[in-house]
Amino acid sequence: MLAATPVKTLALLALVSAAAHAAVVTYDWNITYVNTNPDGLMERRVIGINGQFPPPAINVTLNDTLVINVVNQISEPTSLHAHGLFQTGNNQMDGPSMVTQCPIPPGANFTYTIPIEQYGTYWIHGHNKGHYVDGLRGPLIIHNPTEVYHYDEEYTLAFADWYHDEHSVLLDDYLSMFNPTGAEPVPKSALINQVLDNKFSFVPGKVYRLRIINMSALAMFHIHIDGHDMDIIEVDGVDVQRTTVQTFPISAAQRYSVLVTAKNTTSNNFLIHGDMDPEMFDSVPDTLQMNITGTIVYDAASPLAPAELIDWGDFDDAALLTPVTPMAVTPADNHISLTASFQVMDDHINKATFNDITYVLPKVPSLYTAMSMGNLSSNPEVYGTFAHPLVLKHNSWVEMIINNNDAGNHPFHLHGHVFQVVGRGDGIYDESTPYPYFNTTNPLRRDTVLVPSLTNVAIRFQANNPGVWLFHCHIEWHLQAGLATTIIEAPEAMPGVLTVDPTHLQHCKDLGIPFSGNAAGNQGLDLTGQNVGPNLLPGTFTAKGIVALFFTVLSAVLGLATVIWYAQDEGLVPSEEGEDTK
Ligand SMILES: *[C@@H]1O[C@H](CO)[C@@H](O)[C@H](O)[C@H]1NC(C)=O
Ligand SMILES: *[C@@H]1O[C@H](CO)[C@@H](O)[C@H](O)[C@H]1NC(C)=O
Ligand SMILES: *[C@@H]1O[C@H](CO)[C@@H](O)[C@H](O)[C@H]1NC(C)=O
Ligand SMILES: *[C@@H]1O[C@H](CO)[C@@H](O)[C@H](O)[C@H]1NC(C)=O
Ligand SMILES: *[C@@H]1O[C@H](CO)[C@@H](O)[C@H](O)[C@H]1NC(C)=O
Ligand SMILES: *[C@@H]1O[C@H](CO)[C@@H](O)[C@H](O)[C@H]1NC(C)=O
Ligand SMILES: *[C@@H]1O[C@H](CO)[C@@H](O)[C@H](O)[C@H]1NC(C)=O
Ligand SMILES: *[C@@H]1O[C@H](CO)[C@@H](O)[C@H](O)[C@H]1NC(C)=O
Ligand SMILES: *[C@@H]1O[C@H](CO)[C@@H](O)[C@H](O)[C@H]1NC(C)=O
Ligand SMILES: [Cu+2]
Repeated sequence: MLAATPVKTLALLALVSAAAHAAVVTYDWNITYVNTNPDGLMERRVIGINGQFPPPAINVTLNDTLVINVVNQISEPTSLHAHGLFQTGNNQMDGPSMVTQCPIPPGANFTYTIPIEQYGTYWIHGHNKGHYVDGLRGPLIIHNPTEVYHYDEEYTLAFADWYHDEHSVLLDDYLSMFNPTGAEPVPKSALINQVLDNKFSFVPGKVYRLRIINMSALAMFHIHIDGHDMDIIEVDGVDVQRTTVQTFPISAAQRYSVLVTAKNTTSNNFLIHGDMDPEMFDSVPDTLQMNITGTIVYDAASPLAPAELIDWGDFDDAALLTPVTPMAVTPADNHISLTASFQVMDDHINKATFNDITYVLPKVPSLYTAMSMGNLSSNPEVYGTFAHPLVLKHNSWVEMIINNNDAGNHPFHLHGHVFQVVGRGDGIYDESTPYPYFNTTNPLRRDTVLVPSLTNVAIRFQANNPGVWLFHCHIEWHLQAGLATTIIEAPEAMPGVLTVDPTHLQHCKDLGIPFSGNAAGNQGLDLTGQNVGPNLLPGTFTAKGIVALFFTVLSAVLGLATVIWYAQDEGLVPSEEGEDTK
């Protein structure tokens, strides 16, 4: 237990003003296998921390420095990603394997040092292979000494789906020529805080903040508390105007905080429901427990109030929530259009694509390519075709339109940022028409947005965080199927801002991974030997794909690959007038 207790020391950080004292909060985390039976249905090997499962929650305060001393005691390389943290100037601590680091080899150790510049509800999870599906995931709670909303107590409810097989087994079945429809592995159960039985003690009259995290690999849940309203106050670390709901949906990787006022009597206890949405599953086995509950306990001796009928449609429009701290919408000078679809590729396996490219890890982690290629680091070609690089100019405003041309819903996550959700529409956005913006005043900001099937969403963010940031679907199976792009943000600014951790480079050496040069480990534009993915089968180019291919070729000529710097007068960048269209 000692091991799981964070060590807090007071330190005066060089970059913090003389008045602000901040703590260094240290966690010693041996990443270990643990045998456990979290859903009571099957004992299995999971990935835990210090021989314990579930991994302990991380609990820090704004302006602290979080230090995690990781020792990899499992038999595969691994890495950790603190989901939702900006990691300003600290890209080398972001965690995705082969993007910002070589993974930590078995037996090796690495210290993640993360200055905490935000507050709210986050989570930390493995970012090599499907390690988080095997249990390597936990809450990361950041307190603000001056919270916007008053509450007396807080609880964290981390919902997650649970499988009985290890991720590697599931992945082999999923990415197989015998699964041509790309049916995802269906979980066996759902858990709250990675256990089955959860009780949350309520005292009459008190106000509770419930931090709700969806740590799922696949499932979307609908949250409801019998007998109590929920006031949403936070979305993905962004405080929002208090909004009362009965039920709301939460997709993989998203977080919400709600305030719940306790009743004045202790005469009943109540269920908290997390109903899995079966829409995500291709088939629902009879044995799957779709609806998970926790219990609000006022008095252990009191009876449970009867379960209520839940209307999943009560509140399904998080985009209508309003941030407490307004942020204006700035006209975009960069326009990126991505279309997600799934198709059987020329390796006969159903893969996920953005603009007909399925993501494949480069031979050299993309950050090391950016740091070692000199002025070529602004040329997307050096990151490799199948890393799907998008190079952004420092401080430019970027509009990204994400078209979901698939029958499933996808929660898309951008590392290193929150983005504004400025608009949405049906189908694939027709670039010749004005974009249907719905809020250009103070739209919701978040780091993971659900794009429902056959719709599109427009997001905006400023490229003000030099680094290499993955943009990907947070359904773990879809990330593994290639639904990702690499955002290379301000490569020209990186050498002055970022450092490369020598321990990471040692890990690259130990694993035989090259750590300089282009995506193929070569110099210049010679990409001979780069990792390549499967391509579309001949004749299956979608209309969108042809357009995307055309622009890829065009922009390759311009040396800009898939980032398309359209001119406003070509009508492809929404004009000021267009932005006012609601
Ligand atoms: C991590 O593992 C090492 C080696 O087994 C052990 O000495 C150490 O106490 C462990 N640390 C924690 C925090 O459990
Ligand atoms: C955090 O640090 C910032 C920048 O130094 C400072 O303005 C702010 O007051 C600090 N907040 C807290 C809660 O210490
Ligand atoms: C988390 O940290 C806050 C502030 O340091 C503290 O008040 C709280 O008790 C901690 N919670 C847990 C679960 O450790
Ligand atoms: C971390 O790795 C270094 C270098 O291999 C080694 O000297 C050190 O003992 C390791 N620390 C732990 C806690 O395993
Ligand atoms: C978590 O997200 C997934 C995928 O979006 C969803 O299917 C699942 O129901 C969500 N879980 C909860 C508790 O909302
Ligand atoms: C609890 O009682 C107080 C005082 O009678 C009242 O103002 C408040 O609305 C009640 N709260 C609830 C949740 O019923
Ligand atoms: C789960 O809950 C939903 C909504 O309350 C209900 O419609 C559905 O039948 C439940 N599913 C199961 C398997 O109990
Ligand atoms: C890039 O750098 C090389 C070597 O430092 C130099 O010769 C070349 O002129 C530079 N190219 C551009 C376009 O700045
Ligand atoms: C847009 O945002 C503003 C400010 O947050 C809010 O008041 C307004 O209701 C939103 N408009 C729409 C159409 O959602
Ligand atoms: Cu997806």
